[in-house]
Amino acid sequence: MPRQFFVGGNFKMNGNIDTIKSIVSHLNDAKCDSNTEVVIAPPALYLLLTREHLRSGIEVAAQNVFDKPNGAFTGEISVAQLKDSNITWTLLGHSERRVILQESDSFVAQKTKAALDGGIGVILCCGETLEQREAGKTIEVVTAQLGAVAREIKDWSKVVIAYEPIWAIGTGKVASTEQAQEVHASIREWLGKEVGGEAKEATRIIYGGSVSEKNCRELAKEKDIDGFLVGGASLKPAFVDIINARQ
Ligand code: G2H
Repeated sequence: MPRQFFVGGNFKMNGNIDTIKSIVSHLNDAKCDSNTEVVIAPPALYLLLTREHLRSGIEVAAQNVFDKPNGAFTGEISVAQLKDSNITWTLLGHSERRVILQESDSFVAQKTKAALDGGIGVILCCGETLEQREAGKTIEVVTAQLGAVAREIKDWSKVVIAYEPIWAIGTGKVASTEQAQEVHASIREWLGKEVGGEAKEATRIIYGGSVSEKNCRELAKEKDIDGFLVGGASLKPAFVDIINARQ
């Protein structure tokens, strides 16, 4: 079965009530490829507002979730709270959290397990720094990040892997189609070896890092690129062009 194209919009810490309402209204009116699964991730404060105004058929994701069910964890949000609010996905392991907030591979893995156990889909981010790429360690780094998750979960059917080379994030420096396809193919091989044939064939592996309406079509032609995680461009009307990259 062909993998359904998947496009996520990661608003990061951007937007306010007015701008988020306007992005949502633009998406509600847009002609989006019905073969593409679309999920947007506003800041936590605006999750409910987004869900309330967004049309059905487009899902909403948190940018993070905690691994404990409830209790004295100031500032955190639980999986059950997301479910209660009709938020069906979460991003996890974004490099901005791994680097700035020092989230370890094992912490990301525990949170992935908690989200999946609670019935939330996970957009699981991985990727290398420029230094690691130049040292020839890209695959080693990415498979270590994914390997920590594989030790916690068996079922990858509700995981979308987002490969996001850190050197390409928000820099305007997109990975070449060949660079992205090469890593995606290696991740798929790794899935086959470490998880199984079904996960290898069915898991969506999407690319993130300065994706725009200008570069998305070329990237979308690659056989192992199953969609995009879009940051800056998801705040702009051009996000719809990225959703429709395969049309
Ligand atoms: C990578 C991406 C979205 P941008 O972080 O996750 O952001 O498209 O702005 O590089």
